Amino acid sequence: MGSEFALPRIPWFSGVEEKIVTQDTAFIAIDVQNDFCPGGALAVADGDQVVPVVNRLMPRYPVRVVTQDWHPADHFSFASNTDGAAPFSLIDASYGPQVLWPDHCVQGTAGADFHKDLLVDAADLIIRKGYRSRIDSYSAFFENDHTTPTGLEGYLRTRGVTKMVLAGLATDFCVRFSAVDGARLGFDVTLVEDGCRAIDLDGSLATAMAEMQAEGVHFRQSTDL
Ligand code: VGL
Ligand code: ZN
Repeated sequence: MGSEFALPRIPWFSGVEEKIVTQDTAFIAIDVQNDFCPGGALAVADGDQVVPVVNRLMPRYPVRVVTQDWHPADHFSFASNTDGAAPFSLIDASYGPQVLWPDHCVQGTAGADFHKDLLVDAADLIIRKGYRSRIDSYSAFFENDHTTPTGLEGYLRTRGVTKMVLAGLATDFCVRFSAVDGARLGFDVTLVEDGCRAIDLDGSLATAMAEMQAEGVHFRQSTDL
């Protein structure tokens, strides 16, 4: 008995009894992909810990975006594509210094897939980035030349978004550049601190936090949202 009132089978409906936040706000989950989680090619310590935070928050927001790092195998940001280069070394790209990474998030591979528990089905939009061989793309808004757009700004503006809440991986790279670009574009940006994890390469986390703070990004715990 009682089964005629069974809960909806769509898992993210479990969020509707929670507070729904203002209608002009987007939740953006950055690069919650296998290669950035423990066991992945560019694993971020405790990267998988962001999944339950994202899953709890994203359903409350009227606009939901997930981003996906999506590189061709010959991507120039891979150390393996530069003779003799070590992973995590720096090269000069046309737009400034570029870290050379271990091969990661190669298009169509398991490493590029989202974490298996991420509520990707709750997202309205999946935005891919880093798919051009000759330029990297940390930010969800622009490639690393800070000029070539991904299209996300237009998507958000045409949906009436003025505020965004960000979580994901990694705090000091893709989350940082997305937050800073969002703020510079005039959006009100909030970072969910416990919904992010960092790579922390040579002090990059401290630099990222200082830059986001200087750009007016708000820092919150997920429990305060
Ligand atoms: C990222 C390094 C290289 C990130 C992506 O998602 O933060 N970091 N590609
Ligand atoms: Zn990448």
